[in-house]
Amino acid sequence: MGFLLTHQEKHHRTHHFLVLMDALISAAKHIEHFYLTGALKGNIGLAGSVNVQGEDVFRMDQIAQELTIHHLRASRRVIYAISEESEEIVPITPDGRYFVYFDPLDGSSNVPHGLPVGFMFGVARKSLEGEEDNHLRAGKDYIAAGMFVIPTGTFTLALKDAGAWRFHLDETMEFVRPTRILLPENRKNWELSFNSANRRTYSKGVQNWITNNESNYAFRYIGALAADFHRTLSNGGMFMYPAIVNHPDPRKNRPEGKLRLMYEAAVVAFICSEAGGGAVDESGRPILDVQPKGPHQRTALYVGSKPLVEDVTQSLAIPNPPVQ
Ligand code: FBP
Repeated sequence: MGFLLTHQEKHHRTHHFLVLMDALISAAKHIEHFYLTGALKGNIGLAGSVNVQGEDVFRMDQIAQELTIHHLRASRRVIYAISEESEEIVPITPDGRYFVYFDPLDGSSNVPHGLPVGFMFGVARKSLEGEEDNHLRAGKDYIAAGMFVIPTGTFTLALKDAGAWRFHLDETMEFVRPTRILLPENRKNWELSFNSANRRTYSKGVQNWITNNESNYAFRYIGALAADFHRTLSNGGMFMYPAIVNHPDPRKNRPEGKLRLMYEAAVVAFICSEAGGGAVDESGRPILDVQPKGPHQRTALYVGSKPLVEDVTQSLAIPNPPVQ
């Protein structure tokens, strides 16, 4: 927390943000503990319910949700929260100061195997000038965003106009040694990360871009956005979850994308922007400029080193030939 205290003092900001960050960090530590002991305590199975996204809910999803809401409530700093695990907006402290958008356990397909998952969040502050209408904030209005890769004990935090920083959990369970993260300009270790099983379902422009570029880069895919993006931030390159528009079964097309805008795409886009990178949607629009119309709005995502994101954006402009 020393790092955040210095940051707040340097920018003449209040202690409120420190209290909120302490709550988010405490939630992440608890989620990490429960995930590490999940198999032993039988918490990695299905919970027997379906979430707002129509996905099977794991017991760990529920535990992570409950822990996060508990700590946000205790902070008394949050007006409302938006979570992947709650259909409705969660009202918390009416006279709070912040809005928090979070995915308590990103990468659900990894849960049964105890493989890396993520706790991802974005923070926006209420209007201090005029009336507050509680409207959904675009990524460019976030003041901070972060992701914990669980159970690796790594935490990446981006602060508006103050960079992206990586912390590591020490033996006293404190996140220490903040290291500034900047996407490497040297292309030698750049990687591409996407679900290759879907590539024939992407737009022709994206398929062509992959065919013309993939041999230049290593390919890595863990199947959890937080973990895959963690690698992209370290090595450079690009993570993409394109729109599915050419699926042999048209009912399985997802032209609107799969990932959620407010607590997945905008979180990594905010961090990437503070690390010198870029992020766009299927129409090449900057993710941070997309004004959400609903809490669980989906989007396609291309995020990573600016030259690659700018390059693939050219391909996004190529119209998809009409389905025969
Ligand atoms: P949730 O697990 O939180 O629903 O997140 C979506 C996600 O798991 C991302 O973390 C990941 O990048 C992507 O979906 C994996 O999708 P797929 O299994 O289709 O490759």
